[in-house]
Amino acid sequence: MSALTPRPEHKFSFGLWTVGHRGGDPFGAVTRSAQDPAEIVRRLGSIGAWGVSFHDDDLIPPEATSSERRAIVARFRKALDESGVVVSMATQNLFSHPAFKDGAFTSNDPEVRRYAIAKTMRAIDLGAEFGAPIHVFWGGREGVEAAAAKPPIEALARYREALDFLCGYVRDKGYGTRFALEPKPNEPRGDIFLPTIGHALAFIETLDTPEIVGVNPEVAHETMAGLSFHHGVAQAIDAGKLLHIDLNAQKIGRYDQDFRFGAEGIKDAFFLVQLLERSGYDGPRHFDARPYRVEDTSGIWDFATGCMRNYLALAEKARQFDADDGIAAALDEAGVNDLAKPTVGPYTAKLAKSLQERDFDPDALADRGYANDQLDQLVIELLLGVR
Ligand code: GLT
Ligand code: MN
Ligand code: MN
Repeated sequence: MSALTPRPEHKFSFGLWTVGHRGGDPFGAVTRSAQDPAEIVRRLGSIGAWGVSFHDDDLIPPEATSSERRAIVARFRKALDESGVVVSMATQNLFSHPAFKDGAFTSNDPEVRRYAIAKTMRAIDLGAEFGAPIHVFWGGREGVEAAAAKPPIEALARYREALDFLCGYVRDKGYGTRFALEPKPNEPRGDIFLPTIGHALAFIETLDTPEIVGVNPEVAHETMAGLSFHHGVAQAIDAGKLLHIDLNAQKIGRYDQDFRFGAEGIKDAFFLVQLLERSGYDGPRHFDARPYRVEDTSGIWDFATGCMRNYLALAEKARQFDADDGIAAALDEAGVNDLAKPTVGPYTAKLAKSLQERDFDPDALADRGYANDQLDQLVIELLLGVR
């Protein structure tokens, strides 16, 4: 079996809205027809994916009657059982309906805020019904264009109030669901609250029960902000807060492109995969990406397979990186092995004194080179397949 063949143990998952994306954009109509969620699940299972995720409204159209809801749930469950695909995450759509045009948990209208919390509780129930361990919060409308219209400290207080309430709901129900906040700097709002991984990590610590809340970072979103995604993810891992991850590809400085994982920024993607594979992260490798608008229905599955193959190819490159003697020597020359050694150890007054009294020679310290061009070139040659 090829190293590039996706299998359930790789924990690849896709949102219903990703492979189900119909190609509509702000300037043009849809280019593909709608697919049945149960059929999507079967197809995902057949290409080696492990999980599926959904928004409440992706699975159950808001206008569905209770008997239609029961039929959809039964049909979806049957597809899951027969394909072996699991529901790896659930979320709620708090962005499409015009009621949320001023925000959901941070709308200036208290009745909209209460509706958003009620809709989210129903979405949490739906996720729990299918055993989803993670519930994502992407606050796409939680932001502002006119800064005067939404003082940010008040908005953050309302955001916190909603999340604390919903944590209470999950505890009360005994679900065990954990929440993952998904940062994004802008789009569709001019500025969105919790714009980066760092903002989200700091905010989580202000919640009543931070222990059940973490982050769901997305490649495209940090890249839009001009930040290093793999550094942001490393910080989430370091904080014990990486609960879920949205993999895709993005050119810097553009709209949220959500391209096939690996399609852009291949070196960044490599360091991300290396980080995930080394870190012991055992959550979903979730693709929040969409086929190019020019694809027809069959192109969707080229897209999905491509996401998984690119991840596996980069994981294979990460193994080659570790086994390469030339790279090992270059890492040593760059001082990477020394970074793993403690600098001074825990504080003691004696050590502080001896450091202050030590005769450092900064000019001599400045003399060495760190051979970073050599190391980076080896990475490039590894990725280009010429090593
Ligand atoms: C929407 C958004 C994504 C979020 C999804 C979850 S919905 O497609 O662009 O980044 O992860 O709400
Ligand atoms: Mn995105
Ligand atoms: Mn996302």
